[in-house]
Amino acid sequence: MSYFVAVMMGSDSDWSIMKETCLILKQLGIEYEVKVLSAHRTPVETLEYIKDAESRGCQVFIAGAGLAAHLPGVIASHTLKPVLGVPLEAGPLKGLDALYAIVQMPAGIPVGTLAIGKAGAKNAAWLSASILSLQDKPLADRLRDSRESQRKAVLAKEGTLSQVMATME
Ligand code: RP5
Repeated sequence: MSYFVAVMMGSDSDWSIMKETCLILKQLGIEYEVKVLSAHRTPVETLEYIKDAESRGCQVFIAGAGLAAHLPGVIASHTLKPVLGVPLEAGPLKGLDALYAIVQMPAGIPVGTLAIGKAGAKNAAWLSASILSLQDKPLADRLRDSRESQRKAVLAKEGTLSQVMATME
């Protein structure tokens, strides 16, 4: 099955964080495309893109946004595909505004909301991989390998730290 993930963001100023999503999608071999579109500034083009992306095989939408952060919710209102929202720090409220806006969707129109900033951007990619791996066995295998790499990396660090601790007076 040919599919892709749409990585959307409300402004090019979101890219420095949302590129973290793309790096992990790339690492996992997941096709994706990036689109800067705003729920507020380009409402018509946003809707057009959602419909176009769906017709071309988009299976998951990821949307990063700051401030009032309506983009993920608007996408969710126009598609049945899973929508993952990443709250971004873009003003004096440091992303809490975006977190509240994205997480507080009315019942029936869900957005899977990740953490504010870089960790959330990364986990949007990992969570989309989990969703896609339900139908994509090779991807599920790659995901399992990544978990194993993480496990080994932590144990290696633990071993190194134990050696350092042993030399402490
Ligand atoms: C939101 O407004 C964007 O997602 C961005 O985080 C924030 C600020 O946008 P710019 O004024 O930097 O374009 O829609």
